[in-house]
Amino acid sequence: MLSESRIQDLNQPLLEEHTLQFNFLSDALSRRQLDASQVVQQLVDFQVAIPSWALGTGGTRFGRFPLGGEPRNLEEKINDVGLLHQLNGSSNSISLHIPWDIPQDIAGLQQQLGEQKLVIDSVNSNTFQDQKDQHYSYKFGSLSNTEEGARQQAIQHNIDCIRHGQALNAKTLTVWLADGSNFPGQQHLRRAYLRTQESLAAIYEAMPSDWNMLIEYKPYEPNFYSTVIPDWGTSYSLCQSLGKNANVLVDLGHHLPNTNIEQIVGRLQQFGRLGGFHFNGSMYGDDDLTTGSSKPFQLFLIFNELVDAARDQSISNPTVAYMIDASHNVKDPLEDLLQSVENILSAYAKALLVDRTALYEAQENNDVVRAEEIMRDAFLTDVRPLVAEAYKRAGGALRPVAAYRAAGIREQLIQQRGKLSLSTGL
Ligand SMILES: [Mn+2]
Repeated sequence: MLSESRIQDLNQPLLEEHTLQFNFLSDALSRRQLDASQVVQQLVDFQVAIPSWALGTGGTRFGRFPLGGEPRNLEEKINDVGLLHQLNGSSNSISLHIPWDIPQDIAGLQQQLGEQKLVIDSVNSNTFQDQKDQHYSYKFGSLSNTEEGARQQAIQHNIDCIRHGQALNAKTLTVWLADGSNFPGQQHLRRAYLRTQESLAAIYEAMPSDWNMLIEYKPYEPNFYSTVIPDWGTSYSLCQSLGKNANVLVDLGHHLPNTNIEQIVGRLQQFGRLGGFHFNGSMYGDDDLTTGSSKPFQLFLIFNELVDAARDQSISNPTVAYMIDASHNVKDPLEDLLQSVENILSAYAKALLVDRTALYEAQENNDVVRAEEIMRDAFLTDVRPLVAEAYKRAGGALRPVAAYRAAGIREQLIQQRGKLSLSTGL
């Protein structure tokens, strides 16, 4: 849909200004003993997965306002991610949600993934709603359900997800449970945890040895009195009981307001149990807004922990899987995803600029103001030329959102798929 030469044509009028800005910033950074080119390479290497359910408009229980041209099947979803990857070079994988994305034409899909330079990142199970023809209901939970049959059904669904993922060379199963209770006394809190642990162990046993399980936590919603896995501590304890291939997944929107998420990230890396990330933005809870849109400083502080741990020889954390998990209610989903990736890369770039030697010294000396100033220095650096250079080096567009609009991509998608096409999945 978008040829390489078309992207180069769109970059052409912006090149002179970009080069000026990049050289200016490179000079300024070299005076701080920082190599801009090295930072750019780290940005080029950073990849964040796009979930199949983020390619169509999201909504709330009050309504959904589709904008047309949404992908109608897995092939079209992969196409959309391929398009994003062409524009920013940073979205090389797609996460599947079962049952919506059950692969049918395996050979065809593999060929398509190869052509678009994409891989499957993970498969996400869904036991938070009932599917047609399902024998047991998940109304009162899935892996924690009091009924043995319901638990077995949920276990089997997760094992089926692994099989679907294996067909496309995925290696990660992500489990998020809606299980919990709405009223005091409704659920035996300890027994619900133990049943969940037992069910997860059965899935873990069935998982190939080169696969990873990511366990996500969430303090509330859809259950409001209690959730079975409400916090990182519960998720961590489950992972500890399962084995080394189970790790904690941090979803930025799954915290109560004002939670110090960066500290959680630091702790989990210290314990070698940070397995993955779901990026989004939150004002009150699981709002699924554009990541970094309202709290860019928090996103920077999170990346600061990631960079700090990556440089610490004493930390042995598994490779962290990054994914965007947002809903796009009022924006074009593809534009929103391009913005999200840009915010992520900006936060990462800023974290790479932190003067760590000076920061450790200030921390050791309890020089509070100096330590804070060092963080602010990095955060307030305008890193946009670095991010643009990373896009350019990866063969992408200097300004992905502008290129997306100039190329008239949404209009083309509407023409191909229709004004009323609706994407599937949650
Ligand atoms: Mn999530």
